Amino acid sequence: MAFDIDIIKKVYQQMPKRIDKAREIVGKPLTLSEKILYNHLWDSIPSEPFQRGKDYVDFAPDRIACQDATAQMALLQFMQAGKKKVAVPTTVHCDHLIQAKVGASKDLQFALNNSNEVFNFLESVSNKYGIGFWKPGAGIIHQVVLENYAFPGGMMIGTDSHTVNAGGLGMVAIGVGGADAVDVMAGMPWELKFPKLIGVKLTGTLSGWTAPKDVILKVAGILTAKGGTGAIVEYFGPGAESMSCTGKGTICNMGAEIGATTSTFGYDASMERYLRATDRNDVADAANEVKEYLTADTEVYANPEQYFDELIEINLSELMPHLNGPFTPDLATPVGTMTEKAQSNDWPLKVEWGLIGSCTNSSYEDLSRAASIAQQALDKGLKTKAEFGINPGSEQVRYTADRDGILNVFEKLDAKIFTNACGPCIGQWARYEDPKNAPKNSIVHSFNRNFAKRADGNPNTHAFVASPEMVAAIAISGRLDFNPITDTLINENGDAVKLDEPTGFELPEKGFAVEDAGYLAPVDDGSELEVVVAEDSERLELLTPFVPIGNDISGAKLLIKAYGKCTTDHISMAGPWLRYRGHLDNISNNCLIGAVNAFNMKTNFVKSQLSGEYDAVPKTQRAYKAAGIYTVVVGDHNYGEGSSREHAAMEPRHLGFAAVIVKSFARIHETNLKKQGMLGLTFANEADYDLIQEDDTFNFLDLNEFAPGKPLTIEVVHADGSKDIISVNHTYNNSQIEWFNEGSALNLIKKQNA
Ligand code: MIC
Ligand code: SF4
Repeated sequence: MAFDIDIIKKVYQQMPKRIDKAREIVGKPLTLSEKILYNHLWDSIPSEPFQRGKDYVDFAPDRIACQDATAQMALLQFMQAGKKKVAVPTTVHCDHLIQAKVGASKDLQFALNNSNEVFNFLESVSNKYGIGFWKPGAGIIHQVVLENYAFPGGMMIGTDSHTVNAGGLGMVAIGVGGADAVDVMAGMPWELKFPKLIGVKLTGTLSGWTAPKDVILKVAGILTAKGGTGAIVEYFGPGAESMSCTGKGTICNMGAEIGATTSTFGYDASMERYLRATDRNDVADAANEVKEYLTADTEVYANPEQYFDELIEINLSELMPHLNGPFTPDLATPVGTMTEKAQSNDWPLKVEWGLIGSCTNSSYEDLSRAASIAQQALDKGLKTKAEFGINPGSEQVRYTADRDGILNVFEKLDAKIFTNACGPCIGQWARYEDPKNAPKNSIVHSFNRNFAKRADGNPNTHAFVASPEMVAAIAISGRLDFNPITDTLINENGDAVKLDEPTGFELPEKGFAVEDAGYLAPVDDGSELEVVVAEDSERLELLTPFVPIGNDISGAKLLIKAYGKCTTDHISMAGPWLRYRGHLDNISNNCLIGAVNAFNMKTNFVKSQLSGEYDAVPKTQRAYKAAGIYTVVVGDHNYGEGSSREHAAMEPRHLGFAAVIVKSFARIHETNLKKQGMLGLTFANEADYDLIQEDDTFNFLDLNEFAPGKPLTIEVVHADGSKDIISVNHTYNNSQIEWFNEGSALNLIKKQNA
């Protein structure tokens, strides 16, 4: 039986009436995305349709999921909101704080010892406020959500950008910063700009070496890392129906890498099979009763160009396996064309590690397909030339794969089985003693992100993203340009052998099994429970409210002009810094240390206008703060790409920045800045980025007239006294301006509650 089945039934019950009404006001057949969005409006269906990409809309998500690294800040904020219990079902999942080093049981024990304080904090806050708690080792948030909570036609938010994974079960699932989650936990609506819609029609069928991963690797190549910004990607067509539910999850998961708000698929037989296999007949039966509301109207998929803002068509029968990377997930290379590309770019062709797992590709099907390749290596007398590591997605997947002999196949090939957790995907990989000075090398993995330093902290690691079956093949061959479709390998007898196409099981033939899934339900009434945070803790710190920045910003200094890609990993690195996710002052010491200074192309080396000296970004910034001087950060396109971590906004706010001015923002990061009461602005004229010089001072001329839709004017004073007047745009609506005026969204909630 499913968790919270009553809520799911309620969503289905109100669906026909609300969606029929929505169709009336929109005046034409509806996409699946619109159906889910309209069915989850906070208010009743309006008399006019919303304008995509323009109107801010209040939604009522059905549930919330948080992972350990972001939950700390989210729950520290929620504790300030003055509520007794969360208003909608919420879960916390312990997965990010577990290092991968020697193997599952030792690594898990190390994490339990090492992060005990944080796990205890999360467990006790969860218990107090009615939140379901998934213990360390239970699995990666998005696999656990897919297995237990996701349901067709539902809407959820999660404090992790890959919350979108649940689109594989036909949800609209969206990654948000903790402050957004706090709104919903506190019983308030959740606000989102009504998204645009991108349709992806999948024809043909996957076969041979091509996997669902290749669909999204291809889409990433087409749309690029910011091409999905502000949009929901809706997949449909015969190719979609022929794919497994977890395969759909993989495609939706990596939609985060094109900046998409989320991605989704219409309810179909694969989803029904998955629901039944994961012990949720009740959800499948309920969904079957409202089937036509859980997918788009027929006319939409028949004539998609009339209903989507943008349309892409991919023929799966012609799709090739891809390798995307290095350093960005949208640099797509079809297998078979790698040699030349790698040589001309000087990417190491020798591969040192192949890693399978992460929230993206750690389903039973993924492991079984990769194992079919590993088994061939054993049968054909091959060994892995690269090292090989596996992170199962959940305890249920791990237990079942172990029972069915899948893990044993990997082990026979000397693979390391790591804990069911994020591990190497988020810099929790103890690969080197001194990562900063580690050698240049290539790795392949089935994760979703491959930004510099992300996996192992080594700036010289070239990480490439591929399907689990390709990762297995490359780990065996040890070469980045290995093409299993055409190439042979020499085995231990000196014979040339070829790998056959992968095979696998969509779902375990004997069903899923697990002994202890790792779930702890909260007590019914936790109001008497106390949550203690030690005063001298270096890992947890209660929050103090931010003081409003105010309308008079003058004399603000440039802290850094960031050059090129500046993701949340550059702004607030994960890996070793995950340690301080619950301690705002301590984690602020990583603020922007990965961003490249446009004036000297170095990281963490900026000029202080106070002393004229160059020093680390956080140190320089703390000196400005001590002197009572505001600062400004300038950046390029898609600033804040990647994670949902609000630390990337809270640190600048805590350290005393006033504004971030960039060419364009990634959605979650822009909202996070607003929520924390900062200014997130974009150059009205992109070329003005080039006007900004190292010793610049910023005077905001008309912030006292801050209003929706009205650009702001800034006087930029250069070192020689010359000035430029620039215009900047913003997307603040009235309530978001209120957050700025109050100092943060949380300050406003507290004021309203009082
Ligand atoms: C990631 O994949 O970057 C993370 C780590 O899961 C983040 C969340 C975080 O920074 O804690 C995400 O994707 O939102
Ligand atoms: Fe964890 Fe990696 Fe997935 Fe983020 S992308 S949730 S770090 S497995």
